[in-house]
Amino acid sequence: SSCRKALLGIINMIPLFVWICPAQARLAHVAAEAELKVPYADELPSRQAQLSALRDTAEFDVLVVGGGATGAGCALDAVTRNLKTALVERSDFSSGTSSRSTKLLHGGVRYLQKAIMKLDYEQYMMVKEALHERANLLEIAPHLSAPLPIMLPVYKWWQLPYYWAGIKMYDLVAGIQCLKSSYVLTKSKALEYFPMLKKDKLVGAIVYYDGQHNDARMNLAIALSAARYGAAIANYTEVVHLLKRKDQQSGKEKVCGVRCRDVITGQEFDVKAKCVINATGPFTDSLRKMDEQEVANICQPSAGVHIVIPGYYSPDNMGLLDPATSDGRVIFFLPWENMTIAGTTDSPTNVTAHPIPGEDDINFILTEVRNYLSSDVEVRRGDVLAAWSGIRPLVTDPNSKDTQSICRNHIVSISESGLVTIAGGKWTTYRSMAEETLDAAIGAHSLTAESCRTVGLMLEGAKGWTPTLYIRLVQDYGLEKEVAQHLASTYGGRAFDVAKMAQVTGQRWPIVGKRLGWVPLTFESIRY
Ligand SMILES: Cc1cc2nc3c(=O)[nH]c(=O)nc-3n(C[C@H](O)[C@H](O)[C@H](O)COP(=O)(O)OP(=O)(O)OC[C@H]3O[C@@H](n4cnc5c(N)ncnc54)[C@H](O)[C@@H]3O)c2cc1C
Ligand SMILES: *[C@@H]1O[C@H](CO)[C@@H](O)[C@H](O)[C@H]1NC(C)=O
Ligand SMILES: *[C@@H]1O[C@H](CO)[C@@H](O)[C@H](O)[C@H]1NC(C)=O
Ligand SMILES: *[C@@H]1O[C@H](CO)[C@@H](O)[C@H](O)[C@H]1NC(C)=O
Ligand SMILES: CC(=O)N[C@H]1CO[C@H](CO)[C@@H](O)[C@@H]1O
Repeated sequence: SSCRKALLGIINMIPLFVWICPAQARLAHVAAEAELKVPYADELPSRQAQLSALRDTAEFDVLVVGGGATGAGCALDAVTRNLKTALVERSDFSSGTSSRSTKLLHGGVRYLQKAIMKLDYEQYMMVKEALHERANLLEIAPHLSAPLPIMLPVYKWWQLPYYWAGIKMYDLVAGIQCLKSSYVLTKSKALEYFPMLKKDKLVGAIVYYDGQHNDARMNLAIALSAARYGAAIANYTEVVHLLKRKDQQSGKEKVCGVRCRDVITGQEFDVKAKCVINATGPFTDSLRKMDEQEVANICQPSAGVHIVIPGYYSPDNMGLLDPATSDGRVIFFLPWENMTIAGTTDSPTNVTAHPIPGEDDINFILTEVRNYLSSDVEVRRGDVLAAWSGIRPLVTDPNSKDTQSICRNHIVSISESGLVTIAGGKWTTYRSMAEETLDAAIGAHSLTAESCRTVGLMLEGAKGWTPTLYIRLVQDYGLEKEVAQHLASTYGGRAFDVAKMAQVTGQRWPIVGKRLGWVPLTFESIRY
């Protein structure tokens, strides 16, 4: 044990020689909003008003198909560059892959490991870019995202310095955008944080920081921000085909808009646009095939399943990372709304609009959960409270055979007919992908636009939010603490509007109504 102490001592001393990260780095671009020439609307238009705008506008500069993270990001990027922008989504915003992610804002420790081992500069730059975007997202939507410590249990002696060096490298690459410095835990400390961890052979643990966000709300916040700056956005509006016309000079067919179908009424209408961006995620190839009949698939879909189990299967406010599953991949266990999310799997799939998690995938994750828990804890199939499956829009690398080794990078391509396609990438980098896509689109279609303004641009709900906002909700509206915290973290500065809306009905607040003291209060009685 003295040997163990000595080694831990040495390991813990090394941070003195490397970068010292400031606790919470802030980006220096407060001026982003001041620079904007696009007015911000206080009222959000209704869906009906948005549909009218889509129909009545003679020609948009940019029309984005797909309201996931990538599409919403493109719309916000375009509209804040002063382009006349439209966005259509055939289901609800974030109904696709963007609400089925692991909910991490990460640079990818795993990719960094690959970058170092293979001396791959491109992978390294990808991690660096993602870490920059992670910091940006934590800044522009502080109500929807937060740094999350993640514990990496270590079961073999030699792994400790190895993982530690890797994680420190991760901190170093983040530079001043490192969230909080990583550190080593002794076995007893690790068990104090998480008593259910398997004790035998546990050597210690390493804790590092990444970001966690509410992916579905984040997606909506991006789309609503675009609407505030004047983009015409509509959900339940499907693109059924592309409109084309012959170009006078070249004689070639050019995409000049789309035929939309209002999924709710079934009505069809045309929307004209100088440039159409296909951000349909895993559906990219079907949209591209609508454009040119014979194209090779660039998207290789892979399904990822997550399960929700009770909160006691993960440490409080700390994630857990199993770096070596039985099939050599990483598995996360993350705290989420008082529960634990465990995932994910990775297997080739056929693209469907509503992927269903398979029983074998659920059992695979349960087996991994059992592997790291102490043997006196029994995890049962009945513990699984929910499960979902998301399809990764991975870009195919023709040289690669299994989907795990495909680098999560993205590609922007422009077809002969002018259709711009953005495919691949990850949630964390939606903003930089959007910037790159719009740069390409503006170039190809000779649009007059300003430069990208989305770095540091606060998203819907970020204004007026403070970490203690929920206390005012408790004080002003008599909400229970949990309800107030939920409203504050979901709606940010707009939580007051939500609370006010409930007030008007004079009915019992559905969740708060549970009980306040002994008297179930109506909203009016809380007020007076
Ligand atoms: C299991 C899993 C875990 C992940 N975890 C993470 C993570 O922790 N961190 C991270 O950074 N990234 C993660 N990712 C990656 C990330 O989730 C995706 O890269 C990202 O969400 C893709 O967004 P998208 O907008 O391209 O696709 P989508 O979200 O799928 O959006 C495409 C949209 O287009 C719409 N659409 C399709 N056809 C039409 C049409 N004809 N007309 C109108 N609309 C149409 C669809 O309805 C859909 O809403 C994960 C992915 C998976 C699968
Ligand atoms: C999405 O559609 C629903 C149903 O029509 C509508 O109530 C909602 O306002 C729409 N969302 C946005 C952001 O427009
Ligand atoms: C979270 O779960 C614990 C028990 O697991 C419970 O006591 C607590 O009330 C829950 N909190 C919320 C906000 O649901
Ligand atoms: C995809 O569909 C094809 C044809 O229906 C089928 O042969 C194949 O097994 C499916 N692939 C997967 C991964 O489900
Ligand atoms: C306009 C267009 O091509 N829409 C297609 C987008 O992809 C989906 C998914 O395959 C198709 O159903 C749409 O027809």
